[in-house]
Amino acid sequence: MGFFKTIISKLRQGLERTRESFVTGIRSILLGRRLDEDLIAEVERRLLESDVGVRTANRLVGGIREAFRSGRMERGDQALDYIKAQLKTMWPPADRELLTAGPGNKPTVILVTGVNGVGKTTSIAKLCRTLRDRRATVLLGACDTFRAGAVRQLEIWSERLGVEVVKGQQGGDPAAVAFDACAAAKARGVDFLILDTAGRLHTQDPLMRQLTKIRSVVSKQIPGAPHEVLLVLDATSGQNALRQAEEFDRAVGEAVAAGPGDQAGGGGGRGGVTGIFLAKLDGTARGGIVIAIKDVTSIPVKFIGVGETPEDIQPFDPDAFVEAMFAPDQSAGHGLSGEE
Ligand SMILES: Nc1nc2c(ncn2[C@@H]2O[C@H](COP(=O)(O)OP(=O)(O)OP(=O)(O)O)[C@@H](O)[C@H]2O)c(=O)[nH]1
Ligand SMILES: [Mg+2]
Repeated sequence: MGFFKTIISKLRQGLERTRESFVTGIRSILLGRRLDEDLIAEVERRLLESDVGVRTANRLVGGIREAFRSGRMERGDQALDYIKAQLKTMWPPADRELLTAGPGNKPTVILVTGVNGVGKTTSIAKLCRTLRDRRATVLLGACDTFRAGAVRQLEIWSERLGVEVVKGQQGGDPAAVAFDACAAAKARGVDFLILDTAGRLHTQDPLMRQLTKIRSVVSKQIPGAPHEVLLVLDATSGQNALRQAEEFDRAVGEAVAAGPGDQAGGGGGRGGVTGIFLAKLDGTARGGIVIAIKDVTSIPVKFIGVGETPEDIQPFDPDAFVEAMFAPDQSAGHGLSGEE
């Protein structure tokens, strides 16, 4: 994704707790040891206890066990390299691209959704800053008319970032704000329109219908939009985040299929969530959840949040992520050549 760069040191810092709790354990039992059945069973136990997901854990251990029994793998170091190499192949490059309107068709519309407090508005500020730094023009739409202070929060970010916000009345119809925002985005010829929405649970029917209505309004105003429906998940919520991904994808998809007048569809094709922004990876030991998300859903993680400032965004880059997760603790910087 040309717009975004991976800052390895920040990623490594962000994944510190994950590394300490999960990876260091596996590293320490494998490094410098000869493999045997007991050691492989111990690796299996640790992987199953971690957040990587049962399917991935079984696949990794199955591969190690098979290679060990057939004499192709003898040392723990080889097993560790195997785990890293396998993890890095889990995400095809196309998965990580931000879906855009394509040349001559701007604006690209990004609709941001998720449960209350997961980091939607902050993640929007991060996205906005990166896009703007890359000389793309951005407009924000404050479609969270529900929570008192939500519009102001987005406005404060926008002032800091030097972009404009289209807003409506507190308690007003978010779809009307989306309508105005689309009109303004077209009139001003901006490259990106990012729509902030109120936090909601997938089970809250009226709120899910409201989201469908926003989509419908957007797709009528701008054919093919929203190009991205970005679900923000809070990495600290671990397996809960995983459930939210599954449930939001289903609920958003079903709502679109059943909803009124969204025949033009969104950029998501089947109508569900097109990408995940996994926020708060810095505050958690559960970074393995990135792997579990891939394990159980088909929704690509596109961005990760590693702090509270607009700079704390990273594209999800599997190589960098796995390297950062498995980086030796003492020798930060060893073996990595990311941009700083
Ligand atoms: N450490 C850390 N904190 C984050 C990150 N992203 C967001 N936060 C914090 O999470 C809290 C909630 O963030 P918001 O962006 O307001 O979340 P929201 O989803 O928009 O919340 P609602 O609009 O109320 O649903 C804030 O204190 C943010 O600073 C992150 O990547 N790392
Ligand atoms: Mg918000």
